[in-house]
Amino acid sequence: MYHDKLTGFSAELVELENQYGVHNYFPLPVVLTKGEGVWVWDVEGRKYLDFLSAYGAMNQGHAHPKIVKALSDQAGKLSLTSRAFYNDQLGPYEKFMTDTFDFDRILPMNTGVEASESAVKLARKWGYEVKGVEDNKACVVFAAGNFWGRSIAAVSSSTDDNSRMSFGPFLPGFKIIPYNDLTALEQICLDPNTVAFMVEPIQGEAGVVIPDKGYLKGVREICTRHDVLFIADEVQTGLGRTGALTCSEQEGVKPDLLVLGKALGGGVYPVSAVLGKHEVMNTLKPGQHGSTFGGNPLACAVGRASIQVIQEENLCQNAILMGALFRSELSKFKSPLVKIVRGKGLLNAIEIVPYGKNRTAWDVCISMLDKGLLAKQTHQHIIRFAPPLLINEGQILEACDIIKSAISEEEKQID
Ligand code: IF1
Repeated sequence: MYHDKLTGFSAELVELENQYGVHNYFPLPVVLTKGEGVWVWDVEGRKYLDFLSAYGAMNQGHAHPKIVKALSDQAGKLSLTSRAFYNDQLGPYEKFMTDTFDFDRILPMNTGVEASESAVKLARKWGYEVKGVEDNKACVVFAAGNFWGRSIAAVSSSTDDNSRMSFGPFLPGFKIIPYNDLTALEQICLDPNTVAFMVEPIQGEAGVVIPDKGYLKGVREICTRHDVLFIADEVQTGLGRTGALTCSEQEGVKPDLLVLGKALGGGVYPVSAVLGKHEVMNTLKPGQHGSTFGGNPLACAVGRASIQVIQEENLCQNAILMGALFRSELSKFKSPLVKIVRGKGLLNAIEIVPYGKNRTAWDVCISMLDKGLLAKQTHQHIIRFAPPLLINEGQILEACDIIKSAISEEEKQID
C-alpha cells in the first residue's frame, strides 16, 4: 500500500523481492545501498539516520573501519577450517572473551537463535548430569513475551501467535511464566525438574519492556536457592546497548549462562556465543554439539574487534549519556499521540496511543522515513529507537526534531 510511493530503481528492486523472495517481512519502503556510522543511504542517494541498527546488531555503526579491516584481513588469510582442526584465532579469542566477561568457558556459535538454543541444550544436559533430574523430565522456563528467534525450539517457547501459527507440534519441556513476576518464578522453581530460567533483562521484541528495579537480583537469588540456572539472553541488550557490556552487570547480577549475538559480529558477520562456568560448560563432550561455522577464524577476528571497538571508543558510556539526552528531549515534548517514552541507554521506545482511522506506529515510521530517520514499529503502537552507539549529541537532537515533527504531523489525523 505504501510501496506504490516508490519509483525508479527502488521500485524495480522491491519488485524483484516481491516476485522472487518469500514474503516473510513487510519492510518500510526504502531500499538501502550504503552505510557509514549512524547514516545509511538509499539507492536514490537520500540519507537517513539509522535508528534500528539492524535490531541492535550495528552497535559500532555501519562500516566501522577497524571491524571492516579485521574482516578483510582475516578473510584474505584464513576464513574457515571447521572444528575438525585447530586454528590460530579461536584460542586467543576464547581467552579474550572469557577474560572480558569473567566466565570460565565460551561456546562459539553464529546466530542468536543458535546460541540461545545451545544454552537450552546446556541447561538440559546440566540438569541430567549435575542436578540429577530424571531422564527426559527437564523443564526450562521462559517469560511470556520472550523472543529468541524462529527455530522450532524458539517458537515452542513463544507466546506470540503469529510466530507459532501452523508450526506445531511444539517441543515439550518448556514452561511459561509472566515476565517481571518473581512469585511465579519461585513457584515454578519448587519443581525439582526445573533446570533453567531463560530471560531477557529488557524484553526487546515485546516492545522494550523494562522490569521492576531489583527483578534480575530477585531472579538470581531464586535461581541460586533452588539450584536452577539463570540464563540471560543478552542478544539484544548486551554489548553496550543499555550502557554496559551486559545489562545484567548493570543490575549487579551475574547469570549462570550469558547469551550474546548481534553486535558481537559488528554488523558484518554473524557471531554469537554462550558463556558459562565449568560446572555447566564441561557437560558438553566431543561430538555432542557443534556447527560448521561456529568458532571460525573470521568470526573470531571480527568478534574480538567488535568488542575492542566498544571498549576503545567508550560506547557504553556514550550510550548512557546519549540515551539520557534522547529520553529527556522527548519527555519534554507533549503530544496527545505519545503515551510514554521509555528505555535504558540507547534501547528506547515510544508508545503511541491508537489514533485516527486505524492509524498505527507504522504511519509514524513512514512520516519519519520521509524526514530522514529510519525506525520500525513493534506490535501496533510501539516504535523502537536504537541507533548505533557512536551517535553524538548533534545527531540525537536532529533525530528528536524529526521524531517530534513526524508525530506533530500525525496529530492532524486524530479524529
Ligand atoms: C527477526 C524483533 C529484535 C533477540 C533476542 C535472540 C534473538 C533475537 C533477545 C535471535 C533476535 C530479532 C530477529 C529479527 C527481529 C529481531 C527483533 F523484532 F523480533 F524484536 F531484535 F528485537 N534473542 N531478534 O532479539 O537472534 O537468530 O536473529 O540472530 O526478524 O527475527 P538471531
